[in-house]
Amino acid sequence: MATERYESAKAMYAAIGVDTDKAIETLKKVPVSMHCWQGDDVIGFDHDGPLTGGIQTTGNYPGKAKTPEQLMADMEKVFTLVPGQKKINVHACYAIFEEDGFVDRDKLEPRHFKKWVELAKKHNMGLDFNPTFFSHPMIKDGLSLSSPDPEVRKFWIEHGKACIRISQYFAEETGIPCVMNIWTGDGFKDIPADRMGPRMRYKESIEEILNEPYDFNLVKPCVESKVFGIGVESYTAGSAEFSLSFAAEHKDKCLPLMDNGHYHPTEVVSDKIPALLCFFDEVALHVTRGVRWDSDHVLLLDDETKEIAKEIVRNDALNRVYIALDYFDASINRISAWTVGMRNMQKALLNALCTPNEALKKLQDESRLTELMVRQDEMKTMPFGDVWAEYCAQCGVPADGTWFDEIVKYEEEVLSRR
Ligand code: RNT
Ligand code: ZN
Repeated sequence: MATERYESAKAMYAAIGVDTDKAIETLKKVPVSMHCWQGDDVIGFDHDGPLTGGIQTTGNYPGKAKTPEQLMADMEKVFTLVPGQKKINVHACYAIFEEDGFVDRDKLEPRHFKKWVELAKKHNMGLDFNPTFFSHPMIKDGLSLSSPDPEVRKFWIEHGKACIRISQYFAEETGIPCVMNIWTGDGFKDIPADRMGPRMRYKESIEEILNEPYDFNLVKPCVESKVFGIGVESYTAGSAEFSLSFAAEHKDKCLPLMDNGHYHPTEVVSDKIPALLCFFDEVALHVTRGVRWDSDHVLLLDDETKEIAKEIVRNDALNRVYIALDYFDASINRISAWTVGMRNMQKALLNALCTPNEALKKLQDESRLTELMVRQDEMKTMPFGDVWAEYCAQCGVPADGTWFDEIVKYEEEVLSRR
């Protein structure tokens, strides 16, 4: 039974041409991929060392997951608090080695991810995947796929190929396409003498990875660009131009992936989405929140998150844009970090779906720009919270203001005992 508040909000939206029931139904089917790495500060299960290779977590909040069981239990807790359709995003370093023991990254097999498939199937979710080109001794002088050492490149190419096979397995098992994202921290701290050589090697290495057979309807390899990383401030091999050109040249076998922490601070991914949609059938996103730099703070319902969602929705691209979250905050309760970000992505999408996009476009096309500004700005005080509350209720998850108590309880009963 819808609340009176929802009925009243629905009427207000109907008056401006928005069908909130339809918005809710649409959103229920949009998958958002939840990154497993928020739960343990991007460590994984295949090494004992720290996170290295151009990314960093900060903070030491107690209770982080240390085993596959703990990580999966934490993720399942989040699933109960987040409305809508989810996917599970796994990194290769989260391989699970059972009795038969450890294998290195170049030798990974689907069986090392069987438990992830079980988790996904249990919740009717798809899986996304990522080769892990960091936190490993075969990263030599900060380089993997672009290394001048053929042995290093070979190791990482084999890793990439293994990950393609695992992605194919994920897609076949779940029946849902698997987005496989290639990101490396390859780069230089200080001014390089050769900027093109590493990029040519990087290009050839990714091409070799993509020579591994896969069904492009099931496996969606992506190349993620980045402007700089920690310790590689002067140069990254996988820059924006490199990655986008690579994806454009290999349109029949991979997609560009944009992470909104990976551009100069006044550039916005919301504006890049419609640019790429003019040229690519599909694109992939890592949605994050950079504070002054690529800091990977928890996603908030801020203006850029809302704009990203609007560009996806109003370009009718919900089926063309793969949405994944990518951030890692180790300074706060990690279950809460996941929940806030996942709920905010959902809120941003619902907000976009509750926008009279066609009417606003018409104002633009008719050059009624004063009215456009007024109407767009007035959207901000529409009773969106009541539609959100209805959506949460229909999805059987707690409303705002009620879920945090569950996290406090989980922290007391589970996390604090780790
Ligand atoms: C790093 C990239 C990359 C990683 C994950 C863990 O800057 O954003 O996507 O965050 O692979
Ligand atoms: Zn990313």
